[in-house]
Amino acid sequence: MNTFAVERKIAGWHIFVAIFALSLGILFGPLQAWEHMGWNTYPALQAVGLQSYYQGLTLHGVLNALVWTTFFITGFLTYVVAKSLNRGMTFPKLSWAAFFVMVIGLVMAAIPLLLNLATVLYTMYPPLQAPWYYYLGLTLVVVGSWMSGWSMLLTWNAWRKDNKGATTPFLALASLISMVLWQICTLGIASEILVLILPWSLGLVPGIDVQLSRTLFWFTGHPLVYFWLLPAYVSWYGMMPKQAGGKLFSEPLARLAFWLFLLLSTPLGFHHQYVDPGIPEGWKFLHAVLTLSVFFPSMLTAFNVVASLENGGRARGGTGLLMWIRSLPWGDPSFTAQSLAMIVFAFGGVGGVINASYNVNLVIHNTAWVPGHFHTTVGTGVTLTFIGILYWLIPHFTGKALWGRKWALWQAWLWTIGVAIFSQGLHRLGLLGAPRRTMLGVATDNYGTPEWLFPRLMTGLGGTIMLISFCVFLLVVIKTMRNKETAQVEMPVAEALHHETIPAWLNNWQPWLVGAVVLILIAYGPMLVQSIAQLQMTSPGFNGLW
Ligand code: HAS
Repeated sequence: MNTFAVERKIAGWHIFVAIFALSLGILFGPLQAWEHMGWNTYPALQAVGLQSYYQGLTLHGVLNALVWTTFFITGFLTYVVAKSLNRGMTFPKLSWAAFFVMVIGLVMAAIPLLLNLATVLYTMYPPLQAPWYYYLGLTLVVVGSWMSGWSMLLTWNAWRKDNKGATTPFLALASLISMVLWQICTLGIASEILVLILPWSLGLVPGIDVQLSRTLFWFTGHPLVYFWLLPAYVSWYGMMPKQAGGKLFSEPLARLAFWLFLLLSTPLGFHHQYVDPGIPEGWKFLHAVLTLSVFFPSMLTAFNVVASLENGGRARGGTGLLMWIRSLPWGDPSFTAQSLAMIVFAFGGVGGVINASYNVNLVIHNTAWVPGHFHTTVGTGVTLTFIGILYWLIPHFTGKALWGRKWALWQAWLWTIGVAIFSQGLHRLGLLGAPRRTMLGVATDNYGTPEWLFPRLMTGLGGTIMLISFCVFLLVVIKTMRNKETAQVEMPVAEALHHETIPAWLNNWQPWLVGAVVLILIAYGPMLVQSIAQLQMTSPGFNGLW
C-alpha cells in the first residue's frame, strides 16, 4: 500500500513554511488596525525592530498574500494530485528542488524586507525601488512554484500513459488546472521583473516605464487571486461534500467551473487600472466585460457547492427549505471553518462585482474599501478555508488527534466575527473617502471627518478579534503536534451524486488552453504592442523615503 510518505513530507515542509510566514505576517495586521483607531503604534513597531508603518504593511502583504498562499498551495496540491491519482510523484526530487528554490528566494527577499530596504508594498509598483536581490528572490519563489507545477504535470503524464483513455479524477484535474493557470498568468510578472525591473534596479538602465510595469504586474495580479481561490474551491467541491455527509451535486459542472477559470482569469487585469491614464477606455471596457464573465464560474460554484451541502444536510436528516443547514456537521471544526469562509467570501465576491463596475470603481479605487474587499476574499474565503483544511490535514499527516475541537470551533467563529466587523469598518471608511495604505490615525487629524471615527474603531476592534482567533489557531496547531492521543484521519474525497459520463470536452486541455491564449492575445496584445512601441524608460527609482 502506498502511504505517500514522500508526498506527505514534501507537503508538510511547504505547509510549515506557510504557517511560519503567516504567523509573522499576521502580527503586523493588528498594528495597522490599531493605528487606524488612533493609537500610536510606533513604539510597538520599533519593539519588533521595524522602522515604519509602511515596512510593517509591506511585510504583512508579502508574507500573508504571497508567501503563506504560495507555499500552502504548492504543498497541498502536490499531495492532492498524488492521492487523487493514487500514485507517488514521478520525480519527487523535482518537487524537493522546487521547495528549496522557493525557500532560497524567500530568504533573499526577506533580508531587504527586514532591513527596510524593500518597503515597496506587496504590489511593488515602480518607481518605488527595492534592491535587485529582492526582486530576484521573489522571482525564485515563482520559479520554484512553477517547478512544483511541472512535477505535478509530469506525474499526471505518467498516470495517463498507464491509464489510456481514462478520465482524470476530479481532484487531480482541478489541482492541475490551478497550477497551469498560475504558469500562464505569471508570464506577466516574470517579464516585468526580468525585462524591466531587474535591469533598472541593477542600475543598467537610467529609468523605468511605470505604465508598462503596472500593466505587466496586473497581467499576473488579478489571476493571482484565482490561484489563491481555486485550491479553496478544490476543497469546497471535492472534499467538503464528503465532510458534510453528502455527495458532489454535479461533477461535470464542477469541471466546467475550473475550465472557465483557466479560460477567463487572465485577460482582465485592466480592472485594476481603470484610473490609469495611459490605457484607452475601450480596452478598459473589454476587461470590465471579461471580469464580469469570470464572475460566472463563481456563481456556478455557489450553486453547485450549496446544492452538495444541501445533499449532505438532508442525508443527515435535515428537512425544510433551509432547515437542512442546521443538520450540517457544525461540531466539526474543519467543516465549520470552511463553511464560514464561504459565507464571508460570498459578501467579498459581491464586493468584487462592485469593484469591477467601471463607474463605481472610481468611487472606491485606492480607498480603504479595497482592503475591506480583500480581507473577505483572500483574507477569509481563502485563508479560513486553508485553516479548515489544516484541521484534518495535520491529524492526517501526523496520526495525532486534533487537539481542542471546541477551541478550533471558537477560532473559526471568532475569525468570522472579527473579519465581519473589521472589513465592514474598512468598507465604510472607503465610502467616506478614506484612502488605503495610509496612516488613518494621523490622516484623520489633517483631513478626516467625524464620520470616520466609528468605522475606524470597528477596524481596530475587528482586527483585535482576528488576532485572538489566530492565536487560538496556533495553540491548536502546536497542541495537536504535541498530542499523545492518536487518530486515523482520512483525506475526505467526495463522490459524485450522479455517476454521469464526463463529456470528452471536459477532459481535454486543448480547447481551453487555445481559448485562454487567444483571449489573452485579444485583450492584451494590441495594448502591449503599443506600450512597447512607446516605451519610456524614464522614471528613476525612489527609495529610502520611509
Ligand atoms: Fe478582487 C481588488 C474584482 C474576487 C482579491 N481583489 C482586489 C485586491 C485583492 C483581491 C487582493 O474589479 C486588491 C489588489 C490591490 O492591492 O490593489 N475580485 C473582483 C471580482 C471578483 C473578485 C469581480 N478578489 C477576488 C478574490 C480574491 C480577490 C477571489 C482573492 C482570493 N478585485 C476586483 C477589482 C479590484 C479588486 C475590480 C480592484 C479594485 C481597485 O480599484 O483597486 C469575483 O471573482 C468574485 C466572484 C465571487 C462571487 C462569490 C460567489 C460565492 C460563493 C460562495 C457560496 C457559498 C455560500 C455559503 C453562499 C460572486 C462561491 C453557503 C454556506 C452554507 C453553510 C449553506
